[in-house]
Amino acid sequence: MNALISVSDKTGVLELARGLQALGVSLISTGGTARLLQDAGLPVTEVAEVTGFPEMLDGRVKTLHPMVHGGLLARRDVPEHMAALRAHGIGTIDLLVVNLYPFEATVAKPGCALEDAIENIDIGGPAMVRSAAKNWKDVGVLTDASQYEPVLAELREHGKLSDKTRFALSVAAFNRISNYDAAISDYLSGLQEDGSRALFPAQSNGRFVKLQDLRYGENPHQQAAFYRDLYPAPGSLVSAQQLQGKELSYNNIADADAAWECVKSFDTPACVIVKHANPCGVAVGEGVLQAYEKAFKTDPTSAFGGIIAFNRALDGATAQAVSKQFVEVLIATDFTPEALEVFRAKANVRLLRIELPPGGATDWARGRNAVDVKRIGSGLLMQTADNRELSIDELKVVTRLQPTPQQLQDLLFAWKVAKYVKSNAIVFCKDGMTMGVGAGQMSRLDSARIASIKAQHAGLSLQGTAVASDAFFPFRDGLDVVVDAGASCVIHPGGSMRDAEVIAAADERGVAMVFTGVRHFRH
Ligand code: 93A
Repeated sequence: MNALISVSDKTGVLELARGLQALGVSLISTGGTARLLQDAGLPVTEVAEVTGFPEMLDGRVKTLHPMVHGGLLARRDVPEHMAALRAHGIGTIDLLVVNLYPFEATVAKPGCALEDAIENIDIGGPAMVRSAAKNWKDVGVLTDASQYEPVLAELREHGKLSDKTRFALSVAAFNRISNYDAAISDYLSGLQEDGSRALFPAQSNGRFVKLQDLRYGENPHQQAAFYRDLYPAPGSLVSAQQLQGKELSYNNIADADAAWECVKSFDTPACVIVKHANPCGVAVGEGVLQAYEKAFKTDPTSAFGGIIAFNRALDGATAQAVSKQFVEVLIATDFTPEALEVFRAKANVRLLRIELPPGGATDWARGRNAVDVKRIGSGLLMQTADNRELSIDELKVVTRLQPTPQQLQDLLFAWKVAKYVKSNAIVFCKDGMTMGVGAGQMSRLDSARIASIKAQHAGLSLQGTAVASDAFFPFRDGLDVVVDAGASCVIHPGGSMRDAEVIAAADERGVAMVFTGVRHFRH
């Protein structure tokens, strides 16, 4: 058996080569790889010896030769193929180990020059990988170091690789080549004249990896699966570890994402309860228990069967409190042994552990994946993620009345929550907790009314609350509804043609109002 090894990233390749040699496999290798193996005392034939050609053009042409591709592509079950190999003195290559020039890592470096990127486009490597992967019935192809150990183990046990293994390796190889080419295409089609890269390239090559099939989609008659980005941002839902519970459903995942994105935007201990993609309770507290109790109080009816997320570890006492309600999914950065014990008896509850992204709450969205995608009929809408953080000095008090420091805190909390509520969003808050959430209405007025009705149903008084509106009040009527309900201060973007009318109304009603100059539509 002959193996050709040609790797840029040499991690683990010595161990693999030693293992292959011990099994009697002959090793062929390209320049740098060959030297590494020779230095370790392994017998290696240089590929230049096989092709009868020196590696040339700064290594651009090393393996692009019939002596290599013939050995990879010949069908062992076709006599004419084997006769052709014999006629030309070509030996078969039965195992190919390749990883490619590091194109992705090169262009990820800030200020990468075009020439650098181009030099890191591997040509010979992908060509060999494709040849071997096409001929998977006879050739095994390894394109990732994680495959070395299991392949060695199978060779040790059976002396050859099974059809199943070779096919799986071939699929993985074509996936790798496709991702590699997509990275090149993304990079080049996003290149601008000044050398910088456009956020939205002329062609976009979405690359996603399936995490799991789902039992069904949003509804039982829809089929569904769950994919993650090829390179997910740290601290995203896709990196969650499920510790127990039933399989996640499509709606569970969508709601869990909404809850997690919201809760991780807080620096202090926070709890977010989500139902049908909207927060129905958000609170910060001294600790997670207090945050949960406050969040739950907002709307106990809706919280039933909700998705609950914490930006801290869940302890035993909080787990006790949460376990009294019906919960579908519980997300936390960790679970203490006591918390796990509480849920052991409730085997259906899905527990997800997710680490907060490094850099903390405010830094999370500046990562690679800061592009939002919305699917429409045969197309995509792309935008940068809505990760606009408001600083206190951006606020403009427009009324005669100034908000008190406490009111200002409540206003900022309400504003933060409103960003995660579907438009039109009206959010009443007090003392670091939501008191009434109106979501997803076509009229802002109705969202305001609904928020107030929900507070009433929950037995909460909206007297003295702070209220946030995700977009400006086009008329004074919306403001009147929230003030009638009890609000004493209001935060919204401002910028309506009738700002003057709305400001006059706020002055007339004796409430403080601040403009943010920023809008947070969410659809
Ligand atoms: O420059 S290439 O596109 N031309 C080739 O013929 C070729 N053959 C293998 N790059 C080529 N390779 C790549 O060289 C492999 O994909 C691997 O990444 C690298 C290994 O080179 P070395 O063994 O010299 O370190």
